[in-house]
Amino acid sequence: MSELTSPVAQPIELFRPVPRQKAGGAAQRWPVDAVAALFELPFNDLIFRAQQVHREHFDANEVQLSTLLSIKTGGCEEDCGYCPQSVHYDTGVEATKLLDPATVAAAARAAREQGASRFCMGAAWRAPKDRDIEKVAELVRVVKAEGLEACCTLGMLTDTQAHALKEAGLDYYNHNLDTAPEAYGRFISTRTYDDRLQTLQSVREAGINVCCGGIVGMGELRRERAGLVAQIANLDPYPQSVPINQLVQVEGTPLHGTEALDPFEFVRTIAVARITMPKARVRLSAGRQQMGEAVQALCFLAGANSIFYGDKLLTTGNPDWAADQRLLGALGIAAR
Ligand code: SAM
Ligand code: DTB
Ligand code: SF4
Repeated sequence: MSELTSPVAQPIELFRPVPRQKAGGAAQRWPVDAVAALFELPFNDLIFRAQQVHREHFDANEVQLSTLLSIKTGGCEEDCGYCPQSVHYDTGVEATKLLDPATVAAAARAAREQGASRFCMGAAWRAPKDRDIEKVAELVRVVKAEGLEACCTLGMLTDTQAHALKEAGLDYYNHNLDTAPEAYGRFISTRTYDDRLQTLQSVREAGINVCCGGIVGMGELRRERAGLVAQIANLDPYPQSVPINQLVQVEGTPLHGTEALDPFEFVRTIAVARITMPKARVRLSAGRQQMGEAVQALCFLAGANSIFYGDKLLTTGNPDWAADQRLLGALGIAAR
């Protein structure tokens, strides 16, 4: 067993980010080996470290609430193997047109009344057209007028489109790397990892806060989970918001039937995200309905401090408002 994976308590310096030269000469904060070493820690040591980091930067008894709305569902030309909205798979999801501003305003108001602070609009696009951006810009204005932070996830963006959304008042843009670079080709063939990095750069340069995370439970190796977290943590700067999704298995998608992930491994992923990205909002995202309240509580202990709030994600279920209010109440966690 190497020194880094020994169960004996290690000096905390071993797990601090190590400055290292990337090909381009810039410092890489978290080499994959250092992230993988965190995953290897005894569970209690890992959670303890994550709590320490969490408490240095956040109120440990506060969670941010984001409500999701699918503003344009299904019919997507990409082949993401986890996604029920792809045209490549027969999942029973019906394609819809873009929602109108009045419908979005009503949903945003309801979310605010239930206590959400952010409203996230998702569209099943590979990349929006410029005329789609004009319409979404109006939806962003509508959400902002309701007094909520606005977030969008619309697929790949050009620089000009990112600027137009910023101009409309968009606070966050969600675009996930989803998995490690070496695993990516097993799940998606219609868009590259570099395409995703390019969109993240356009969003950052437009001055929009970046929301970038991934999915675990797709049959990936622990080393690949470490590779995903390292990629996100090494973005410069790392994202303000990091959604960690557990795969929601949907019949008809290629990943349906994948062996379920050990829940402790999911909690470890949250803890490693917290340690490597101390100031980010780490969001316990898709998969909460399947994981039960005890595992969710462990995720909060591991440093998750944001959730999707409302009974639907995009096409699949999520705990309802009442269930989450009860859970947060039982844990003494305040909403933000
Ligand atoms: N179409 C846009 C895109 O992919 O960039 C935006 C919407 S897409 C549904 C947003 C994210 O949802 C994906 O990147 C993926 O992380 C997540 N997602 C999709 N299907 C999922 C599933 N079955 N389980 C967990 N997360 C999923
Ligand atoms: C993210 O990281 N997770 C959300 C949001 N960003 C857009 C989406 C989860 C989708 C789960 C499957 C569905 O409901 O279709
Ligand atoms: Fe399309 Fe996004 Fe689903 Fe991929 S994840 S198929 S891009 S909606």
